[in-house]
Amino acid sequence: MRTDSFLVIIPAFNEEKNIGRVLKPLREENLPVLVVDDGSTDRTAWVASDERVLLIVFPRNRGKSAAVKEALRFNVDKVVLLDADLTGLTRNHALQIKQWISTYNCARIILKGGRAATTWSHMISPVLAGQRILPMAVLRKFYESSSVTGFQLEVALEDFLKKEGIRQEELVLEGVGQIMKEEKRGFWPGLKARLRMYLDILAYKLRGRPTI
Ligand SMILES: Nc1nc2c(ncn2[C@@H]2O[C@H](COP(=O)(O)OP(=O)(O)OP(=O)(O)O)[C@@H](O)[C@H]2O)c(=O)[nH]1
Ligand SMILES: [Mg+2]
Repeated sequence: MRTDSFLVIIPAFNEEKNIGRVLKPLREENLPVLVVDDGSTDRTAWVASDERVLLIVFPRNRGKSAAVKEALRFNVDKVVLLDADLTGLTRNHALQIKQWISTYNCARIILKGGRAATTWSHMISPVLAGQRILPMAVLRKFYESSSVTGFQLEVALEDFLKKEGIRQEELVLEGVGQIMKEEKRGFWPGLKARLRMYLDILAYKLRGRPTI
């Protein structure tokens, strides 16, 4: 089995209620984690710092694509992208992720059986899933060749991988779900944030190469 060095990167915006639950099993299994707190107005950074992770705090919100780009500061073989609002993540999942990193070069990780809404949304649009394993060299080349903003990261990555002919494994994290914007922010603000996410994606699809 290869032993690739890696870093788990978790972009987080106002996740004080969720991020501790995600970090705990990862830290218990000694996975190296970078949290990028993207101008949160709650105690996300405080909760994260309690879990002994690498922490970068943006003073103001710059969007998910800019947050994940911070991973490029680190000299590792692979990166694992995880959302900060996962539910049901256990030490076994952390071990499974570690094993996947040494087995697969590039993978999209689908969540199933944790929460019905997550299972459905990942079945319908797996390309929008926030969980991935990527070689650092690929992530670096992606950011060098594409300028993405906000929530364009996932769709743009999918296009990039296809263009580069990089095969992605599709892995399933059983029993893990995630929290929806409407639950986190309240219905109307959540819906507004969802529309903004879809607008980001639409802008990417229409223009192809939006600028930051
Ligand atoms: N850096 C950064 N991360 C964000 C921002 N908004 C959300 N995130 C993070 O991105 C991940 C997914 O965010 P969500 O808003 O739940 O988006 P989603 O999971 O794709 O969509 P739903 O949960 O279905 O609403 C979480 O880790 C969030 O904390 C942001 O403005 N900047
Ligand atoms: Mg979510």
